[in-house]
Amino acid sequence: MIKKVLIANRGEIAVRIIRACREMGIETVAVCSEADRNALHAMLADQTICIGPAPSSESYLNINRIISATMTSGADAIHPGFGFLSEDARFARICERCNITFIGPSSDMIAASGNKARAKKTMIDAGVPTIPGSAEAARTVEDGLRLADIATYPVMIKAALGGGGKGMRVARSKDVFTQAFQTAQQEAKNAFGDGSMYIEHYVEHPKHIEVQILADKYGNVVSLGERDCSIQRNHQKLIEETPCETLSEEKRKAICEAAVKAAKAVNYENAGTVEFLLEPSGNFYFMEMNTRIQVEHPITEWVTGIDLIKEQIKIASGEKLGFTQEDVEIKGHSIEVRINAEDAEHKFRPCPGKIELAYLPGGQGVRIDSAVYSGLEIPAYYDSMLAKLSVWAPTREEAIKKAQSALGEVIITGIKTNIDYQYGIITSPEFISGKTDIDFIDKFSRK
Ligand code: MV4
Repeated sequence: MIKKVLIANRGEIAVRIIRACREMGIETVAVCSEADRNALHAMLADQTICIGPAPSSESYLNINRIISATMTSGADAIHPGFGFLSEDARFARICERCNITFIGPSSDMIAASGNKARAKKTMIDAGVPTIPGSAEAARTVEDGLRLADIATYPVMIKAALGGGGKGMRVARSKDVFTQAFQTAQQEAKNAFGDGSMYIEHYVEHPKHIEVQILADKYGNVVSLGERDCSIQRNHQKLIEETPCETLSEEKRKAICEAAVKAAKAVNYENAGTVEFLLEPSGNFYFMEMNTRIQVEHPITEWVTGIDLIKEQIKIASGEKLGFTQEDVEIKGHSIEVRINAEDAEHKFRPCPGKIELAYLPGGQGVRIDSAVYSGLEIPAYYDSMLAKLSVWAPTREEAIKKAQSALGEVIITGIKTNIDYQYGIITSPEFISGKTDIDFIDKFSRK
């Protein structure tokens, strides 16, 4: 059993993990950078080790320093949170070699999921629906042109090691393919040191639907329902909700079963998320698998009553899942709104600085995941997310009202935030209709 966890992260997710450990009677070790000496996670943990200067490369991304802090503190496990080293196969491998329990899947699993072309091939073989177009690697424009004809135009050119939109281009026809391929491949080489590409048919106006799964070491896999994450800007999610308003019960069952099939096909272990594109026609396709706990996990916790961080720790400790698929019941509706330190009027540029006053709401069915407080200086070095406001209500209509009411109460002064912008979205007829797709934000912002 895990006795002491080092949290290799900062901000609200570090605080979230500290809370779960404390409730389980597990000791916690925080790490912080010099810019985070006054950070909430550094104050709340049982023990805190400053691991280096403000830049992430010298602190939260510095594997040697994190491993040293783990050894020094006597922690027997590391929770990586999300971002930073959470999907770094090399980091997970070093943990394995050092006999430190990495709270997540194995390093081999992380590496296999990180190669999207390889993951797609595995899913094709397993009979999970994938986006039309093969997973075969295209290393040259000639390869690409041949595969694009098979996928049929318009096509999407993707980097095998991509994700988050990097090394990705749409080509609407053959005459723009060469240019798009070369740009995407160059971007991929720069970002991932690898120019291996694959070509798919471009899916128009889909929703981004992802399914949360939990898998233990004994082959038990359960799905915890879907999340509709279609409201995104530059591959940054803004609002997530569950259940998805436009999925029929039949489709929901099918997509959740496909996610479980995907997880079983790779002998997945720990918490994971299977991403799909959902077409207006109702067809859905596997896109990729995320091997970390995700930012938006609270909405799944709201509708299932399951604490995902505690489940991650129990699974990593070798416990069997304490429930079956039949025990999982999706109740009511949940919505999460991300509150970021950014200037919505100037291309959403990050706005770090000192928070004068932070008032965050509560009340029945309202949850705040945050690490901000009045007087805190937000460093310029890290992600601009300040807080996650999530709500639960029996119906979608009530959940929307609750989200509007709670968001309307938030006070953050001293820095610019996206609160007014988010309020605009959750009061818009398009959001209220539930029919938003991945192109919604572009249309919304151009108004
Ligand atoms: C696609 C697609 C349309 N067709 N693939 C975005 C990031 C990476 N995970 C894959 N992505 C997409 N792949 C095909 N064949 C559209 C996207 C996409 C997207 C997906 C989900 C949420 C927001 C998005 C925004 C732009 C593009």
